[in-house]
Amino acid sequence: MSGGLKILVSGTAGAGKSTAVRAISEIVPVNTDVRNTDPRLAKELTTAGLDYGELTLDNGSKLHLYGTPGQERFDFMWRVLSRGALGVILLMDNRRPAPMQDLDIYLNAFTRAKEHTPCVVAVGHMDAQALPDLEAYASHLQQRGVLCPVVATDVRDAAQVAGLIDLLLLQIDACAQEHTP
Ligand SMILES: Nc1nc2c(ncn2[C@@H]2O[C@H](COP(=O)(O)OP(=O)(O)O)[C@@H](O)[C@H]2O)c(=O)[nH]1
Ligand SMILES: [Mg+2]
Repeated sequence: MSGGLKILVSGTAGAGKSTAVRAISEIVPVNTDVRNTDPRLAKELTTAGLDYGELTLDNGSKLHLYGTPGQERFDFMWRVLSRGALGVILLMDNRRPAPMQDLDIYLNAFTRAKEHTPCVVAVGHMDAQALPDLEAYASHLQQRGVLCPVVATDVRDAAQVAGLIDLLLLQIDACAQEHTP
């Protein structure tokens, strides 16, 4: 992508992707969530949500931040959004019934086999649900041969989201150096 770095934030619906993008974007973020106003339907929010936000880094480059739609039925959009992306933040919702299965779905979608894709696993909602703990995530990643840091994150806190971005940028740098002859 010309004139900037493209990174993705992915994870299940309700994990906090929109919250994360909103927390640090310098522009009013684009968000495509559709609020259901039909009182006959129980569901309050239909998260077809795609997010877009921008952030200028200290070195002047512009970060283009894309939050992917959460549902698997939108996985064609994941492929579209992945094009040109330098790295991905996988936002986990620890309250989900099987977070490791969620993680596998996102790893399969966003990290290329046999290649180190810059990636950070951010475990959210740990205040509501402490287990699985970070160690469990780390050993799951290790078993899968994925090199990727795991951190506890509450995306309601902008400083923590900025920390995730920094961590991902470090991964992107390290990866670029690995591939420089
Ligand atoms: N208690 C708690 N709430 C969180 C945490 N992370 C996100 N949230 C909340 O969970 C909701 C996530 O919604 P949203 O950002 O729309 O999720 P999305 O579907 O992934 O875009 C928001 O109401 C956040 O304030 C967390 O770590 N702890
Ligand atoms: Mg959303």
